[in-house]
Amino acid sequence: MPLFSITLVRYTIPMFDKLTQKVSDALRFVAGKSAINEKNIDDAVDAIKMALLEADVNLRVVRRFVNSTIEEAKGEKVLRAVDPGQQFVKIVHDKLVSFLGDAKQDLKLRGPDVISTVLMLGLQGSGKTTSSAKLALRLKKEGRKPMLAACDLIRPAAVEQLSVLGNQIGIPVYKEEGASDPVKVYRGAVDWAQKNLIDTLIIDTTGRLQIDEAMMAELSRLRDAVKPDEMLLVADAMTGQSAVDIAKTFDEKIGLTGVILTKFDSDTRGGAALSLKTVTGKPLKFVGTGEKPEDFEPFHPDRVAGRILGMGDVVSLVEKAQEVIDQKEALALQKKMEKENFTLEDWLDQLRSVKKMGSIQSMLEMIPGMAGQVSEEDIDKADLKQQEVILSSMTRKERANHLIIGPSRRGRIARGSGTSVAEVARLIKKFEKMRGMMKKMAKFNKNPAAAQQMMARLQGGGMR
Ligand SMILES: Nc1nc2c(ncn2[C@@H]2O[C@H](COP(=O)(O)OP(=O)(O)OP(=O)(O)O)[C@@H](O)[C@H]2O)c(=O)[nH]1
Ligand SMILES: [Mg+2]
Repeated sequence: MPLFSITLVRYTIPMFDKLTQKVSDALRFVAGKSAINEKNIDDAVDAIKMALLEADVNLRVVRRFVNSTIEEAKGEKVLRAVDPGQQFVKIVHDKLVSFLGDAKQDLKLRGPDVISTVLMLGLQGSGKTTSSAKLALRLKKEGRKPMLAACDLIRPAAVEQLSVLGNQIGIPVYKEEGASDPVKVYRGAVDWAQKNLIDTLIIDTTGRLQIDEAMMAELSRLRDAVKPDEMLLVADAMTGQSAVDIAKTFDEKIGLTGVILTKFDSDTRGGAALSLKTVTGKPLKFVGTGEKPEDFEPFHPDRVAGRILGMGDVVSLVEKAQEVIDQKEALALQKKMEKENFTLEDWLDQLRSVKKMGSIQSMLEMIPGMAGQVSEEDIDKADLKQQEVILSSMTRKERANHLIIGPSRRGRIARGSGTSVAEVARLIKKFEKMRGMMKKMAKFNKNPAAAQQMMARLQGGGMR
């Protein structure tokens, strides 16, 4: 039942941590208070404003965010609410969701009997080729039959790069040796696709360092030939506002149906994601979360808002686990977590499968209240090894019920594992804390309203 290890390895986005920290601080002005006044609201909104500006959110977007939040928060509803702090947090949450783009936006592709086309656009190095492969892999997993077309004929190694990626993920790549006209390559790709029952054609294009006329002319010509179902701009999240400006220009010159933000894994600020929809009107559809073909996620505004508020992204966490482990196991584990039936035995199972682990920290970041609380040093691998040794020195019975581990058993376990009684006690304490956290997580996942309550408690200092 390696829920944790798998999640750890596969879901590693320590995104937005700075922003999350700042916003959490801002909410302390109001959250958990039984009564708030206009001054509290002003203070909180001011602090949020600073947080957004530091996150490199577009100034106009910040203003709009601030004004609409103040307007709503100062309404009767909040000041007179039974729990005004929670009410305020909810307003901020809903605003974030709306600025991030409301609901998740799926690709608008056509049925399997016609070939859908996706044109990938963007500046040099933004991640077009990588994202083309990632998208293809994703669509394949969803049951479609995608194919990649190598229409970047300018950069010398571009075709080869796409071929290698395609090979790696088992997706056909259409290329023409020595070709110089992307429209011609596209037509060849469609031919091949028709013969091979391909239903989605993903077209990788040339990027330039800057937006220039020649680039736009080539892309316009390709667009007119392809008439794509999706025109996706691939932009680097780390470039913040300039990603938003690029999206605006591409939309005006070529037309976009959506945006993929890459390098989300390294974006601690979040300015691009928060400004994009408001400035360009185009939805953020996917995010790139690493260099590997699987590091690609649909963009869920509500979940990201939750993470910015430090509530953790439990839904993604559980979903991600479900993707890779048996549904039944996932459900059983969820039940265990809810009922606090998670035992030391389960923990040992987890630890044993954590051998290939990536970053535990990033998984913990997804747990409500843990954002910014744990650093990588807190959980080094030597420590995990020690935990495994201590757990292995317990009897099965002890692992099934840690409450029976009294002083003499602790002594025996310490001797058996070559540790000390204090270290055994520390492990049990840690386990209890972890179990409590899991219970909250499980509840949170089932009942979004619980998230609000949890927020209030967290802000009140309950878990910090
Ligand atoms: N960390 C991280 N790296 C990424 C991500 N997406 C792409 N990269 C890396 O960014 C670099 C550029 O990616 P490419 O896909 O080659 O970019 P491109 O837009 O096709 O570049 P050109 O073809 O030169 O215009 C590569 O080293 C990728 O591994 C991501 O989401 N996260
Ligand atoms: Mg490329």
